[in-house]
Amino acid sequence: MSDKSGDRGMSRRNLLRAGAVGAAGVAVGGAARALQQGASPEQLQGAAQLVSSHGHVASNDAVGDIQPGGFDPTAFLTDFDYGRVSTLADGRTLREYDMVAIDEDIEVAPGVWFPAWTYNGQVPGPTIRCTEGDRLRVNFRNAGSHPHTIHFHGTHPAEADGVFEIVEPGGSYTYEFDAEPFGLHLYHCHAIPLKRHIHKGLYGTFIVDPPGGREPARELVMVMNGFDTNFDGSNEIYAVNTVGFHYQRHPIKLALNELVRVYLVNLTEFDLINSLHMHGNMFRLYRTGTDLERSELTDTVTLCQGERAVLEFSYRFPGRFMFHAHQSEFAELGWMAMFDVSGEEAPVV
Ligand SMILES: [Cu+2]
Repeated sequence: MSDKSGDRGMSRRNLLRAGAVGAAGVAVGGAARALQQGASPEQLQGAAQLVSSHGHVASNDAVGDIQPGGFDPTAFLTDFDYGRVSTLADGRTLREYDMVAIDEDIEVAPGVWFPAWTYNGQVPGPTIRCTEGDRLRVNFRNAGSHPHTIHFHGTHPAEADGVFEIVEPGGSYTYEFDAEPFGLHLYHCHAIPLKRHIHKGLYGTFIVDPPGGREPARELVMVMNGFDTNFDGSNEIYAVNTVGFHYQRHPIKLALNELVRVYLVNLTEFDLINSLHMHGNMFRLYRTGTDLERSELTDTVTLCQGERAVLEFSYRFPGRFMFHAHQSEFAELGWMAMFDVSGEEAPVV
């Protein structure tokens, strides 16, 4: 730890290392809550130093785990919400979704809690999935403490854009539009100040499948995000799907040679760009997923805020392979993950 006297706030690394100490890190979660209740940055830093004095934690270590029973990033990877399905008079499919804005504390690293604003109590919000041409009806209710909206990317009428129809606490609004074009989109709150409403957790993935679908694959949703746990306007924790180092502690299991499709969305606030770099392999890149022809074969993709891409690949060699932000700082602060590829290596013909 660096400066014990002159450093008024907690540095990014201080907090994450403190959180990574595991059970002792609960003190920091408590301290983060205490800050909300008026504790000074000095008190918070003191708590972090107290925790970190119990042992040195090197960068990229992932010690301890989040509490069981809460948001599970592993389950979230493959959790697609197709809504309540019915058929309209004209024969088209109607999908109806209920979305509620709720203030909720979420665990973003072991023992580190963040006072989030959420859709349906989770960050990211549910992954909404449909097929091009479906009619979507999204019933939004604001049970949170601040005005919110839902702004969907894609093509739709102005009244479904979720910008000017601000929904006050206790209010509700229904967005109705046709899903188009096919591709990988997103949704997020568009109330101001925008960076705060997004960073607090009001975002999610919106997948519109092409009419004929895509090739069968093992499909995974990955939202790159970050959390400003000490409220200084920059992120202390980076992750895919909210929990720092989660997929390092719990590698994502893949089968050798199976086709994998990742829906990758960048919803990192404060930093201009984020990236994904995959080891031991290359992926086919489909920018925004609105085209079925790959644009590139690469092992790294860099996305600005709000950008997204579909990645397709299969592993040819078994074993553990890292994937992570290629910005080293983000990787050291939580955006570091593993695939665990199992199966027999294909014989060389
Ligand atoms: Cu909002």
